[in-house]
Amino acid sequence: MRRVTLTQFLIEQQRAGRIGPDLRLLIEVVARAVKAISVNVSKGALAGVLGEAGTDNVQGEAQKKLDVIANEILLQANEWGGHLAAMASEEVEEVHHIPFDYPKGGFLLLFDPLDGSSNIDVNISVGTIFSVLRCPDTGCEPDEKAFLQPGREQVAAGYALYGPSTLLILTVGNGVHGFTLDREMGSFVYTHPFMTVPVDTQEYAVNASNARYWEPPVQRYVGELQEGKRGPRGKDFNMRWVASMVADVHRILTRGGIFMYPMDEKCRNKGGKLRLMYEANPMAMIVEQAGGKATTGRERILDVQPEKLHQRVPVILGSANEVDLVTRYHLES
Ligand code: P6P
Repeated sequence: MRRVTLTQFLIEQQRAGRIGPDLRLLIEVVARAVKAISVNVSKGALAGVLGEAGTDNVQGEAQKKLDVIANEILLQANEWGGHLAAMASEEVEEVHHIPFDYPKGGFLLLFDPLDGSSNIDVNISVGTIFSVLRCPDTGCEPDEKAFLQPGREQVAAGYALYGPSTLLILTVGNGVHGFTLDREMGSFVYTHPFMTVPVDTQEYAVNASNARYWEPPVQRYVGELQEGKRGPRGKDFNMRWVASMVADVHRILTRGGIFMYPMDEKCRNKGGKLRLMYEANPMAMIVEQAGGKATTGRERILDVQPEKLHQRVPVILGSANEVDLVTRYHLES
């Protein structure tokens, strides 16, 4: 079968009027940056890129060397193209402005450069998550407020998964499409057209060590899954927890499931564990575009009105019927 590359896919999306030349350029630049991150991640111990960077990020978390490397790769790749008005990264407190000697464009790019990086040193899959918004006012230098748009305003979202193969999963609002990196050719090949999340599942993903901190609706829901055949669900369930959101979400996109990082007493004062703007929102757009659902338990994630760039939210996403059940339990409680 003739191979279609990401470039050809994007040109066809542009020809169909679904994206413009600047968004095509943006996605191609991000894909090129993802290839460079993949090269660094796959070197592991051979390139001295494992371990701590000796610095903390805006979340107060110890940065891995690869967190810093991936962040630098994405910032530098996207500064000069003229497609962006500004950028925001999980690794950087402030908005990253385009250097004055480069032209600015109409898009805002947000990213978590290396999600799940605590898995790096134990060689478990990690990923990059990105989100694209339109800049509301291209006349002036965008500030944090320009980024604070609900997730439903995203024009594109995607993630890279650095696993046995490197995948790029992308939506521009017309379904979810996956590409596999051909390392010999150095190009992404279109391998997963129109990915969909099955509405039912028998697999759930949650860090069950937090069970005692969850709110009652989540305790009720997970308790019923664990009762299996003998309980009200009348069937047995399986559990997976990679502790790398990109890997868990990709499995759900591939074979169904529900992913939960719900509100718990430990993270209540922070608003949740996962970040809204560059984790929950892009993943919610992808999952909804694939026929799944994504909620905080009380609100559709894509409708959350952001108040802070690095704010956190509870995340429950995946197979629509399961997410609906968790939502119902929240409403009943
Ligand atoms: P825990 C990785 O640090 C991350 O942000 C997500 O990728 C992942 O789902 C979650 O945190 C894992 O959290 O508490 O299980 O280590």
